[in-house]
Amino acid sequence: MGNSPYLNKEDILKVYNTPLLELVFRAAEVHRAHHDPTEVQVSSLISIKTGGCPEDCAYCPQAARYTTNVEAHKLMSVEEVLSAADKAKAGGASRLCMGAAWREVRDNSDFERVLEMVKGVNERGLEVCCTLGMLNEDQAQKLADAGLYAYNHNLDTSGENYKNIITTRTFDERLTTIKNVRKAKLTVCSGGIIGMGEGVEDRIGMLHTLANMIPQPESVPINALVAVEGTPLEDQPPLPIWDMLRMIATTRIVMPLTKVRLSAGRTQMSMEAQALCFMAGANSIFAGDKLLTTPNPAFSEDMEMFNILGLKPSKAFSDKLSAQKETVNN
Ligand code: SAM
Ligand code: DTB
Ligand code: SF4
Repeated sequence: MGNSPYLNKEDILKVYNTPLLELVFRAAEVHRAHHDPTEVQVSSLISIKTGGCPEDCAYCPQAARYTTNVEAHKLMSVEEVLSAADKAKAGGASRLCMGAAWREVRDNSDFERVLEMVKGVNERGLEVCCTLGMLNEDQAQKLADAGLYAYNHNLDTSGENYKNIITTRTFDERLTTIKNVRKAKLTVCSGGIIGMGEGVEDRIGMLHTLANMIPQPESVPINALVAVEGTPLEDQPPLPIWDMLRMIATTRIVMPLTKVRLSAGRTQMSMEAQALCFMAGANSIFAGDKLLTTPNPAFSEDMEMFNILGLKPSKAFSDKLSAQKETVNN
């Protein structure tokens, strides 16, 4: 399905509405045709600049305008980040994602410092990912030159629902940044959040936009909303696990080659529920006690889960190697 030049919303909705166990089975088949089902990419997250963000993303505890218990911190030092990278690598992570609570990157000394961080993490043999807000072409190129591997920039929801969640920037601006990232030949990590009160059509709309990108994103994080006190979405009811499972399976079917990341929300999911998501094609997680500002399962619990399920963390740069292999084979 992912090789078809244009996927329409009706087809994606049909996949999403397939009887659940049939959907999981079909997704598992697609998964096995393109990936080693015993491997899961383990990515570690560091919040290099926390809180105080000028944006109004309704889900986000780091927006300055909401009163949450997130303490704002200025940009971390290069040394602090590199020692966190060493720890993540020793723990088995193959990728490190650095997040900043910025609306956009500015050409200043903070950006120069981030470029140093990227260089240092890359030299340690980890895939480096950043999520720093909007980027222009020149900034994307500077990140690529410093050794960045991937840029995370989520669509978060459908184009139609975007203004109900965020008013301080537009869906089109998100797409422009993703184009700038592609121009710099970086890999793209882009996904979204479910459980924000959106309709099924918004989940499908978001997948429709992602699946019709050429090429499709190399990584698609599916986050369950972490409803944080003080944000406008604090009272959202927890997402039913079956919705997460459907979303993961549909993502796998419409984007067969991508790494589907079972992202935020795992602390609310049992090991059995996560096992179903891995069966349905999830092959990447964020590991470490913390996401950016909210809790995540303990690293040791995740490794125990991997043991029980017969999964192993994948090596760094496996996307690139498998992409190269595919080019050679074709
Ligand atoms: N400021 C940059 C931006 O918005 O692109 C980068 C950091 S931002 C925290 C990265 C992503 O984290 C968001 O796009 C959103 O998908 C996710 N996120 C933030 N708060 C969340 C929450 N409460 N629950 C689930 N995902 C969340
Ligand atoms: C993504 O899609 N999820 C991660 C990562 N990309 C940057 C962030 C999740 C954040 C959850 C809320 C928090 O911990 O602040
Ligand atoms: Fe700022 Fe990013 Fe949070 Fe939006 S999601 S408030 S841009 S840190």
